[in-house]
Amino acid sequence: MQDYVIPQNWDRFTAAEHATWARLYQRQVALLPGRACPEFLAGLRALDLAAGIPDFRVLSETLQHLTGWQVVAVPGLVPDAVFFEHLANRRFPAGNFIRRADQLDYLQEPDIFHDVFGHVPMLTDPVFADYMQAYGRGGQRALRHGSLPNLARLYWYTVEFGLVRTDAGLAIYGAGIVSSASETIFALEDASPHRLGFSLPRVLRTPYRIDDFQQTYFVIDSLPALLDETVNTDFAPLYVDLASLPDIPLPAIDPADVVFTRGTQSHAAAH
Ligand code: HBI
Ligand code: FE
Repeated sequence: MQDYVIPQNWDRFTAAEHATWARLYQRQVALLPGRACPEFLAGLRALDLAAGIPDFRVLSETLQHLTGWQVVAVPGLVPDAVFFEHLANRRFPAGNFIRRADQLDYLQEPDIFHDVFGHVPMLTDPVFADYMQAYGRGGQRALRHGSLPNLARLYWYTVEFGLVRTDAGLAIYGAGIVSSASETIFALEDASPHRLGFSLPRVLRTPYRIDDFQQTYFVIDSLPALLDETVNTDFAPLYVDLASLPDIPLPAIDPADVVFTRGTQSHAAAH
C-alpha cells in the first residue's frame, strides 16, 4: 500500500509561512489556559512549537521519546486505509502546507497548523497516544466490515471535537476546537450547542457537519475512561445493533442523554 509520505523539505518554508504559524500559535496560546485540558497544555510545553513551522525530524525525535509516535508529512487528506495504517503504527500524517494569511479563521482541508498544533500535543499523553493507535486499528477493522461511516463519528466527536470533564469544569481536548480561536470560545461558552455525556453507541448514531461549528459536543469523564470504553468494546455486535437503529439527528436530545450545562450536568429527562 502506498503510504503518501513526502519529504517535508522544512527548509523551503518561507518567512511569511513561519510568521503565519507564529501568529496562529500566539493567538491560541493566549486563549487556551483554563480552556484546554491539562494534558494538551503539558504537551504544548513539552514540544517546541512557538517559533514557527516545526521541523518534523526534530518534532518526531521528541515525540518518539515520549510515546513512540512520530509525525510524517503528507500532501493533504489521504485515503482512509492509508490514514488508519499510519495511526496503527504510531505515525501521525500531517498536511505539509499552511493556510494563507487571509484564511486565518477557516479552511476546509486540515493544514499543518490544524494537524500539528491541534493533534500532536495530545499525542504526548500516553493514554491518548494509546487511544489514537487503537483508533487506527479499529479503523482497519471497520474498513473490512464496511462500517467506517459509524466509526468516523467516534473520531469526529472525540479526536476532533471532544470535551473532557476536569475538576475545574469542562475542558477541550479535540484538535478541531483547540486549533480554532472562535470555536475554542464557542465550544465552552456559547449557550447554543448541546454538551452531552459521551456514550459510545450514542456517538456512533450521531451524524456530524464539517462546515460549521458543532451543534453537539460530547463530554468524556477522562482520557482513561475513553480508552477503556473503546478498547474494551467489541464493535462488531455494536455495529449490528446500530444497523437497525436510526441516526439521532442534530440537534436532537435523546431521553437517555446526560446534558451538561456549562459546569454542571443533568439528565435530559427528569428522573
Ligand atoms: N488524512 N491526512 C489525513 N488526515 C486526516 O485527519 C484524515 C485523513 N484521511 C481520512 C480521515 N482523516 C478521516 O476520514 C478518518 O477519520 C476516517
Ligand atoms: Fe484533524
